[in-house]
Amino acid sequence: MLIRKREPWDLPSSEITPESVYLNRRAFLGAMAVGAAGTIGSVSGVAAAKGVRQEKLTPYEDVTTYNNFYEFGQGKDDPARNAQDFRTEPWTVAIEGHCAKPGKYDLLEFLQPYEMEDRVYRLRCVEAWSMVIPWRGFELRKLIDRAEPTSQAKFVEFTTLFDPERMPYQKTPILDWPYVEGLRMDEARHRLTMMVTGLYGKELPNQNGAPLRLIVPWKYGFKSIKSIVKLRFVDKQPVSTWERANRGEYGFYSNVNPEVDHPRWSQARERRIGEFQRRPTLMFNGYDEVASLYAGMDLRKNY
Ligand SMILES: Nc1nc2c(c(=O)[nH]1)N[C@H]1C(S)=C(S)[C@@H](COP(=O)(O)O)O[C@H]1N2
Ligand SMILES: [Mo]
Repeated sequence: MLIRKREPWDLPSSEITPESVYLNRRAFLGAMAVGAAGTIGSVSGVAAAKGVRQEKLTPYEDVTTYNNFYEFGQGKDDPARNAQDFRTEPWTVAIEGHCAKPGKYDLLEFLQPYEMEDRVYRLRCVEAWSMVIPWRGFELRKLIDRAEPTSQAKFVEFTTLFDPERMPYQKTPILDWPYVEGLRMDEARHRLTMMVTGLYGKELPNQNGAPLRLIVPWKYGFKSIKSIVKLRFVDKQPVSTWERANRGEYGFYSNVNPEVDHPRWSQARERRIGEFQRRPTLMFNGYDEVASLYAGMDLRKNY
C-alpha cells in the first residue's frame, strides 16, 4: 500500500462534510440556480477542510452559480442557466502531437487508469474574486507520462469542445472559438496541476466545465480550461484564447502576481466569494512551491 505524506491541499473523501454533501445533493435535485442567494448564510458553517491554510470552503451554491464559461454566456449566472441541458455523453478526448502514444478515447476509457483524489485549491479569477473549492481529479503529469511525449514536446495545448449547437455562445463572436489554453511542459508536469472531473466529491456540474477540465491553482482562472476534448504536445508556445482576444491584457503565463496590475484594475486584493472584506492577493495565489519554475524570468514582462 502506498502511504503518502498528507499535503495541505489533500481532502480525504471522509472530510467532505455532511453539510457540503447535503447541499450538493439538494443542488442536484434542482435548487441550484433559484434561491441560492437566500441560503448562503446557512452554509457558512461548512467545516474548513484541512489545508489551503484552513480556509473555509466556498459554498457549493456559489461555486456552481457564479461562473465564467463564455460558451454559455458572459454573465456570471448565465452558465448555470444555459448549460443545464449540455450533453456530455458521448465524449471523446484526443491526445495528439509529439508523443509516442497518441490516441482518441471515449471519456470512461480515458479516465480508467487514474485514481481520483480530492484536493482543496483556491481559484483566483483575473477579475479579482476568488473561491476555495474541493476539486476531484488526478495529476495531469500521470496522463503526460502515459502519453510518452518526445523531446520535441515543449508545451501542452488544450482545446475545449467546439459545437455551437451544444454551446450556444459559440454562435457569437465574443471569443475566437474554440477556447484554447496552453502550459509549458514543466508547468503541466507540476504535481499541483490537475485534470478535474468533479467538485465537492461529485461529478463536475456542466457550468464548471463537465466532463473534464484543467485546474492550475497558481494561475488566473482563465488558464483552467473547461470541457476539454483535446490535449496536444507541441514544440511552440500555443496562443491562448485570451492572448488572442487581447494581448495587452492577458499574457501566456498568467501567473497570479499581485504586483502586476491588470491594465484596467489593480490585482493587489481580491474578494472571496461569499465574503465582504477584500483580502490581499498572494503571489502565485499562495502556491509558493511553483516559484522555482520561473526562476530567472521577469514576471512583470512574462505576465
Ligand atoms: N472553455 C472555457 N473555459 C474556461 C472559461 C471559459 O469561458 N471557457 N472561463 C475561465 C475563467 S475566466 C475562469 S475564472 C474559470 C472559472 O471556473 P469556475 O466557473 O468553475 O469557477 O474557468 C475558466 N475556464
Ligand atoms: Mo476568470
